[in-house]
Amino acid sequence: MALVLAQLPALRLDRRIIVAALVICGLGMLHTEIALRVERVRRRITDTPHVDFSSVWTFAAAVLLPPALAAVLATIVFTHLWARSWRPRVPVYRHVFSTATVVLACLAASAVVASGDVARTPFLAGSARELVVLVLAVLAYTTVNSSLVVGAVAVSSPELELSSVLGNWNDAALETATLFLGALAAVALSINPWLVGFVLPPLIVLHWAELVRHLKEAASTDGKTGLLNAAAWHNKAEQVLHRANAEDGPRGVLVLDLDHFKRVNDTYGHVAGDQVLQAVANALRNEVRDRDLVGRFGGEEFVVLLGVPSDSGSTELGAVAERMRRRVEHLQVEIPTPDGPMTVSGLTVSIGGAVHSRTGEDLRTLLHIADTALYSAKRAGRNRVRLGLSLPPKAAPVQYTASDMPAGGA
Ligand code: GH3
Ligand code: MG
Ligand code: MG
Repeated sequence: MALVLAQLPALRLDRRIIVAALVICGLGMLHTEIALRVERVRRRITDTPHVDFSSVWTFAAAVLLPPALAAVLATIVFTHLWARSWRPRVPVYRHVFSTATVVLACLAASAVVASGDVARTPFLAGSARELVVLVLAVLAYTTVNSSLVVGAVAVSSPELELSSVLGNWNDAALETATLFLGALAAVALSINPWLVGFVLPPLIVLHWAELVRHLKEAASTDGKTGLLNAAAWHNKAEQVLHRANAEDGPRGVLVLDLDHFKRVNDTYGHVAGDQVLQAVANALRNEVRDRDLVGRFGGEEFVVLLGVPSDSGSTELGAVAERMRRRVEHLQVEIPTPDGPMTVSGLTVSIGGAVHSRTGEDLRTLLHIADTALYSAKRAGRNRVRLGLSLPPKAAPVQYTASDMPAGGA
């Protein structure tokens, strides 16, 4: 930053550069004002640092303006955004860090444009060489910005899973789309400063669309554990089973209920109970593949839908259930308290399962079979797995026989 400031007095600003800087800065702030409510809500429901819509303006500045001026402009646009939308949710130190990463990303993009030997004054002429340089500048900007953000998230939140640290493909695609909109803004500005206003409507729509995506995600997520909530699990499981009937192989359903969970609350308190639920949810999630569905049915009950091989469906389902049972049994949940960390252990879970056979039971029937098997496991002394074996629906739609699988012997 000091280096950038030191260059400022040496800048020879011609009229077009001043106009471009004022237009970019003005539109950047106007965008923040128009999208104020959208951005506030977005920040409230997701704290992802991976997506930043103001990069449209900071990227355009990096391409068109001298690096020091682009850095100052990025700082102004970001500080205005922080003051209006993010404060107090985003503390000052985080704001300073994000601004620094954006300034460095601008300098990287600017260096690419400079080394591409593209004349910035009078701006871009639309040559093929310039288009290649713009693509490389997008890559440089996003590489520097993302690496710094990922590094900071990894250092500041070591407890996060790798996927949360890296961000997902949607985030990466959105960030790249935003930067290409920034490239279009730079081209528009080179032709006629008024044209750049055309970038604003699609940008606002993109901002809205992103909020809708997050709202949909939030509506299907259980707030306490981050798993699918009951309604979302049902919807997705219905779709998966429908596909399984039509083309894919069989599926298995597991219903899990923590044993004597009331005692955990009574002994350690409700807050600790919530953290135990979170730890159990993480453990279950880690025992299955990404495409399997893990949900919280409510209270201390979880449900899983997973693919199983057609020849050994119930063996495989029983093996997964047994792995989950053992995983919960060995869980040590560390809970911070004012008097130092406390560890909750000795948890157990009872699990009931059902395999979706070629006769194509519906979800309700499968859940009924698994649920009855679960209660059979509870009655048999808890901390065990029982599988309900379905019969062809014509003979008896919801009959089952609970297998007498001993705990540990799935
Ligand atoms: P069982 O082995 O028969 O399942 O015994 P249990 O104590 O687990 O079963 P019960 O259904 O009697 O109690 C469930 C308890 O789970 C009651 C409630 O205190 C607790 N619980 C339900 N939802 C939550 C939650 O969101 N957070 C916390 N901390 N506790 C919850
Ligand atoms: Mg229960
Ligand atoms: Mg229970």
